[in-house]
Amino acid sequence: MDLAARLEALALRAEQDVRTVATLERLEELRVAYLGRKGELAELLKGLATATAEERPRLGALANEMKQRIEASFASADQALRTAASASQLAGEKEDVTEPGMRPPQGHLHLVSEAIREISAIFEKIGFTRTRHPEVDWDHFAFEALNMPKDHPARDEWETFFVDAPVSETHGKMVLTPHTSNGQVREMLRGELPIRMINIAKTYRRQSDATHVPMFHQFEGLFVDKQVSIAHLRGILDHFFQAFFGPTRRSRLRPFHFRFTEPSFEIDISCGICDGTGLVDGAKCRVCKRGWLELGGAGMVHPNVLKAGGIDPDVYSGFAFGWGVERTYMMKEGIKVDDIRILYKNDLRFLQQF
Ligand code: FA5
Repeated sequence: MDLAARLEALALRAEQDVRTVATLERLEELRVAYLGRKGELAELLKGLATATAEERPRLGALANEMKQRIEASFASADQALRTAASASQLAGEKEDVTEPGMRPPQGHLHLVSEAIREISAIFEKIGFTRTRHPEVDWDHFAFEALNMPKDHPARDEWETFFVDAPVSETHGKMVLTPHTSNGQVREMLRGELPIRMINIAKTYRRQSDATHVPMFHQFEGLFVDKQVSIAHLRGILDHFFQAFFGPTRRSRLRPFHFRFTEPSFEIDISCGICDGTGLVDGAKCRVCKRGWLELGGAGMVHPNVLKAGGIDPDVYSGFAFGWGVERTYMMKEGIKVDDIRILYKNDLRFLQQF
């Protein structure tokens, strides 16, 4: 057979072989066998060297034509195999809309936010209105108007952060509020009586241990009307204790001294960690140490505070209380949190338990 006939036979055979190929890998093997540097076509083309000068241009053109035919058949087989592969992959991935769906994990509000909602709802039910007073405020509202003159030693207990801001001639320095009691006089100055306020806000003190964090929340109740007495205070506190802690826990009022209430009390709850015994597994309870945990202070609003709020103490009286939200939450039935700082560690293993 001469070179021209052998070239045509090679192209024909290549086209037939390519038609039977089922995988891309096999196609590549064939491509190397026909068109590779040491393939059949390269082998035939060596014959060109021995062709006569007249024959060489015709054979060269024919060799090119055959090479293009073989390449074209490989290209179209490659395209067909790729299309078939992706079609079968898509068929395998077809979505079954009747399959049960996967539920994305569902989060919940932070425990402190949940406690704030619950506390607000309990007081709103008995006619208190939730207010928001500033969390960064003048010394005047945080201390002075609360019957705590400048340099009074009682201020030390609040371990206050002062803000580096211009000092006001009338209201003094700016502070990160160490308690929500700054809302008392601010609420009175709104001039609407009677007052039934529940002010819940962030508060700050330079403290950190198992029962103290530097940023915490307080809820401040203020009730001002004619003929308000300690009996009303006790009634409101009992209502809150029943609603928030349930019927089994005990509370007590302990005489205390605050400059802005007279008389004043601290309110304790029997500890939920040691069930009021002061002992856990024979050792002192790390949260309360004595069976009772202080939740906050309360008392009858001092006449000087009513005056600072523009209210006549001979006509009106009132009571106020201020409690820590985190401490109150820690004492809830079934919540066995024995270190307040864990509430702010953002550890999902802890938070997901609730
Ligand atoms: C006060 O802050 C008074 N303003 C409360 C008050 C209001 C008394 C109205 C009378 C009338 P005290 O410093 O005791 O009081 O703080 C109240 C409560 O805030 C504490 O019992 C505790 O529950 C919470 N608390 C105080 N400091 C921290 C802290 N660093 N971390 C977490 N909770 C705290």
